[in-house]
Amino acid sequence: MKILDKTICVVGLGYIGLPTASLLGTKGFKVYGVDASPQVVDTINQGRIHIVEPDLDILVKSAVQSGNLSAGLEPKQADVFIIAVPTPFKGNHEPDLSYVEAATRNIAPFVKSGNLVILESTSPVGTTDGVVARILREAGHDVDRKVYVAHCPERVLPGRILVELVENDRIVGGINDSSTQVAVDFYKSFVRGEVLATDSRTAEMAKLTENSFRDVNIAFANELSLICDKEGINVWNLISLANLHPRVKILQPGPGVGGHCIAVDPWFIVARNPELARLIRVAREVNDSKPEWVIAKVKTAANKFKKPVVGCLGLAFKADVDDLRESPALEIVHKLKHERVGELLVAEPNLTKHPEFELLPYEEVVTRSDIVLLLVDHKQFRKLKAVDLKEKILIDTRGIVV
Ligand code: SAJ
Repeated sequence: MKILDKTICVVGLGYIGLPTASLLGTKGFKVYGVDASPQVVDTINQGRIHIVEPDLDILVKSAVQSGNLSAGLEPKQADVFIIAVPTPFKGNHEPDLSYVEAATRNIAPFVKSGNLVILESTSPVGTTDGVVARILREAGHDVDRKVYVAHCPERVLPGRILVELVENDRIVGGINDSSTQVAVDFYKSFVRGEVLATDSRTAEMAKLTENSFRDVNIAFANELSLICDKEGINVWNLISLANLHPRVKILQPGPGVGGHCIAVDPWFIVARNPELARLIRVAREVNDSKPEWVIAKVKTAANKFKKPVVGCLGLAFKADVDDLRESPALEIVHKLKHERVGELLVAEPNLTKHPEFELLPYEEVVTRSDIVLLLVDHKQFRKLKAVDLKEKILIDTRGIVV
């Protein structure tokens, strides 16, 4: 069978599953997507999308119109199964693998000899073998010889998903050598970057390592921002000067670290290695404490006014996306409301509505506010100039207003 004749079942049509499914559809594979939400399934079958990501609408429309992509609520038989479901953590920062378990149980009756099952969801070390392969084994599949099981962590950056899905190098690790080889051949059929073979545990750890590296680096920047604030030094100037050193590359401070990846994945290392993962844990704590520091700044500023009006610019977890998962901006605005720190005006140009806040055009928010709280470096907010805000108190958590 030629590789493009293969049929693919993608379980989970979110930020990773949908771009992957539609990309494979436009490459010529027959793709069937599965999602638990009937609205998501309907939307995709109409060739439309339920998330904001540049160019994804065009890709999904073209894949659906060509007949290569369709969606449903239950899996179907296929040659390749890709699991792309969320792996959040529970209240105690322990990983919640219930979606991976449920997805594997769902596909188990449809898996046949010769099939490849890939876990793309970011997972703690041991999940591919200890959860996915185990459940398939328990369902009667011969995963040691006849069904191939591998981990290939997604590594795409929200906002650049479609480019990075094709261009990024991929790490592929099977539960045995034959699984690795079959999975490597599959990814080589549509990835332009290198496809690097390893074992499933190393592949799992590689993904967690990449995001922990970034988290630790951002925590360093956030810690510097607290120190510089006390010392009366502009942290963004400081970092750009320090970064001129050829071996220094500090990331940017902000209101905290959000998203479903960097704020989550390091805990998967900490949960399995509580004694050893000291730096990784402290970095998480530093980044998680930043929203409270921002709130304290707003309260101090608000005390200067009888009836303070606080203009909050941005709710998303980072620039130019609509994604609110683990968003420090949302957490800050939510707490300001809860603690009644003045009248709040909120702008989020990437959303049309929000269940908790009335969204206003950002120009109106700026004009009507005493305190301008810039939380996300969206492209619209980059036009703001300090000279235009001189009547107001500006709290710029991203360092973009000059
Ligand atoms: N942030 C800062 N300062 C920075 C960079 C980021 O405060 O200098 C904040 C952002 O505002 C945001 C959070 O960190 O709140 C995370 O944003 P991000 O752009 O660093 O990362 P994500 O979560 O969008 O995507 C990351 C990427 N991982 C790495 O860059 C190592 C992406 O490649 C992964 O595929 C993705 O996690 C994932 O799915 O795991």
